[in-house]
Amino acid sequence: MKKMKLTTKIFLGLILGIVVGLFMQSIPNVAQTYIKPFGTLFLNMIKMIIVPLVFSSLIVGAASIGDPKSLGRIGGKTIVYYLATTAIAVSIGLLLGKIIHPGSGLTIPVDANSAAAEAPSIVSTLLNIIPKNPLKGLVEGNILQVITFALFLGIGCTAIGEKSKSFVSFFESLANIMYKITSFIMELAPYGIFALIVPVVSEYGIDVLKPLSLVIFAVYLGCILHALIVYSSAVKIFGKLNPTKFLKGIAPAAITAFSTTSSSGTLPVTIKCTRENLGISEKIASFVLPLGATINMDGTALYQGVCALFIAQVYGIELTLAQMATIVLTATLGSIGTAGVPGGGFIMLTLVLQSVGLPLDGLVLIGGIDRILDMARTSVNVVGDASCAVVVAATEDGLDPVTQS
Ligand code: DAS
Repeated sequence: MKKMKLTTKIFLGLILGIVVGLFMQSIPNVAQTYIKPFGTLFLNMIKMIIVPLVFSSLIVGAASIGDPKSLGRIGGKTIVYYLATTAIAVSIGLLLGKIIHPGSGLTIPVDANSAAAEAPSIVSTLLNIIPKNPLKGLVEGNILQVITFALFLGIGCTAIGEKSKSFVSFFESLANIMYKITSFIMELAPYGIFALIVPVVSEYGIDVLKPLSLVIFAVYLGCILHALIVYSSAVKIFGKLNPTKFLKGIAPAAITAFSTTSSSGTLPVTIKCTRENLGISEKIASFVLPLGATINMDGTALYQGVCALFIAQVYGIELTLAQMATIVLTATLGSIGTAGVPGGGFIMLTLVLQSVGLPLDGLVLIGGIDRILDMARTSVNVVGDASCAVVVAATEDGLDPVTQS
């Protein structure tokens, strides 16, 4: 009930913000001066947690993958499948953002102090990924360098095994603390969204809402296409499983994920569906699914692709190919550190925006509808985990024939 209450409060914050914003259209400067600062405080809290959250959760995510050598075939197949489908998902999001162009019709000038950084070339983006000084990258919040350093540390931990136990448990505690702080901040979301949407509506009027409906349409369409095309093809070609049977078999988990907006919370249902309806062995399910709930977020990556383009369009920023490639990289690697909890992807959207220098004020526009988007993306996250289990199981010890009838 608490989560539903929060969802209701977020919608109330959005609706109230729109109404108050409309009443303040004749005095937009009052909204900017006396209301927007509270929204900025909410955004600053999100910015405050990004680096420690990403750094700690990625170290733990990478360390949970296990030692590359001991991962063996099953681990290798699982990681490759997860990273590949996530990269495809964010690319679908970018493509739909380009085609549907949700940001058209709304132009918000970029604040001088949050001006988008100069777009780097592809070469400098790739060279910049490896930090010469990782601590400098952490202090400056250079997101790609934070991700890279964290992944190296996580994989290093698995390589030295037992000796890294205390190091990993420290970052496990830090990641859990950051998740807790994230839920505190999300409790403030209704108030933050109110204080952020009032100045926007008082300045730009009700027209600001039309693009948001296009964002919802693009994310839901992308999630449906990704599930119907990518997962159905994967389970049919590699899993030798009828896609309809797959989708019917995983439906209870997808519906649970849609209503809870939590992959981790849905995990017991995902395991039950894959074992009883899809014939996945205990061995495969107990490795692939918990790992997927931690590091595989295709729906989230797709949503980040759509939202990054939407925000760029609203601020009149033309993203270069290098920046699109950076978004694919950041969303794919960032999904390893996204928490499988409500709103995890919204916090990590900051990561993607920062990686290409897009103004974080754009989060304002997404915040109010994020719960609606979270339902669809969490469902896809869970269905994606299950599709991986089918592919890995079919290419390892096979699917239990009993359930194939
Ligand atoms: N709600 C997250 C999950 O549980 C996904 C997200 O917020 O993007 O997978």
